[in-house]
Amino acid sequence: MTEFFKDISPLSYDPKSTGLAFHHYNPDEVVAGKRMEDHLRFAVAYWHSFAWPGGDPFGAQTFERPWFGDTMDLAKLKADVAFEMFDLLNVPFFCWHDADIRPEGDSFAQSLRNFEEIIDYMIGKMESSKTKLLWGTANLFSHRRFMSGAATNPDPEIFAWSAATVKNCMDATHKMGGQNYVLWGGREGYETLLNTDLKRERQQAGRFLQMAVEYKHKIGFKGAVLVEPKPQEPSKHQYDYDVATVYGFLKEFGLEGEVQMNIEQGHAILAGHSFEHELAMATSLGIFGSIDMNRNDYQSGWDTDQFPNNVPEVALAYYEVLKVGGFTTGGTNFDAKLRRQSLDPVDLIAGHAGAMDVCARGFKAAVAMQEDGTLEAMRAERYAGWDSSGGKSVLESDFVSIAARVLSDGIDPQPRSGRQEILENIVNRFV
Ligand code: XLS
Ligand code: NI
Ligand code: NI
Repeated sequence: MTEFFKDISPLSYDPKSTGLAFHHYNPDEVVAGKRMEDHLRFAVAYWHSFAWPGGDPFGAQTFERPWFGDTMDLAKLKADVAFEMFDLLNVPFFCWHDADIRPEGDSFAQSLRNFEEIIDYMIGKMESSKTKLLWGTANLFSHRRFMSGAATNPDPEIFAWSAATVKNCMDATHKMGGQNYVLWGGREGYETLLNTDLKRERQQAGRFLQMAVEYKHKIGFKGAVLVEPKPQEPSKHQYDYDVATVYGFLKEFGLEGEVQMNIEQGHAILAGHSFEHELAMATSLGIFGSIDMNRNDYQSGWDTDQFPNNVPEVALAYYEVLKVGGFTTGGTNFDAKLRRQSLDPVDLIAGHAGAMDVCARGFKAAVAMQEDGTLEAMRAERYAGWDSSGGKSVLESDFVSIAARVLSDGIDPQPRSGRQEILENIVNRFV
């Protein structure tokens, strides 16, 4: 045991507790035919909890962690503390970038040796832990070599470096029994069109993603390949803007059916959407995969990656997920970090515990809305005309015969209420 969480005991479900406990999340509670743990599939994000130093655009590190530094011993200490936190929280999954878990070496080969050693160290820890890997991913955005992008870089050597890195991260994810592999194109976009060949860059990104999919099949990785849309930050414009944009991209490069979406609350907001919009778009296109759960500050307009705290928002999000039967390989990854004044180990535990409770409340509300059925019944009733034989024949017809029929039948359609307030009142009964 390390000293880091020395005063903190494992959390349990104890609704009456006034201390650190779960007040709504009971992993063993059966809801809609499954244990809550198996529905929600919570994951801890290694980068925010263990690698982020607490900086912001105006100030540097605020956190002091005993594992900060660039040696393998410190990387192992970080892993020890991480697995202690997974146990305290009883989370079934975690996620990493290569750069979160291993020190950067002074060559590609040295970085790879460091990475492989840490992966084996973690696999050793996983033998005595319940926590599995939800997904792995490559950090192709922090180091200065990626300042002009990874796959979309004007320099083919950076494409090659990035491809080799993703190959190694996919190998490690596969070896760890990971359930998905994620690609987030942090710098796959541009700062100014004046120096950017947009057509070429999109083609490079498309070929890169094809290679990742080809490699997945080559090594027999059975998990899903997920793309995480985000409109901007750090780039001014990112090519994976939102779910609908990525779908067009997948179609263009023949990857629909191969790649699914990892949808993040804060990114949806940055794109000018709601979280439930992005989820509904993905489920309707058949490309929903997983969730990065967090929230943005609605005033600052930045991707602030805060822990979720809005039950109605979370309920509407899970309601969309439940409509397609819930997660398969995906889960709820807390891509969320502490505020930089939240210095203490207890803050890390409380941030996650609170978020798990918020998600549990939202999820249970979503299940209750689904089981009640009124919302779906009202939606179905709104479209009932399209299910009638007359409605179906409209779509099988053409302008000429429709125009003739509109005249001959003398049709006179009457507007009907959309019932938005009544629907919102129904939601309010459950949240
Ligand atoms: C950043 C992204 C990142 C991805 C993984 O905004 O959300 O954390 O989830 O690279
Ligand atoms: Ni993000
Ligand atoms: Ni994310």
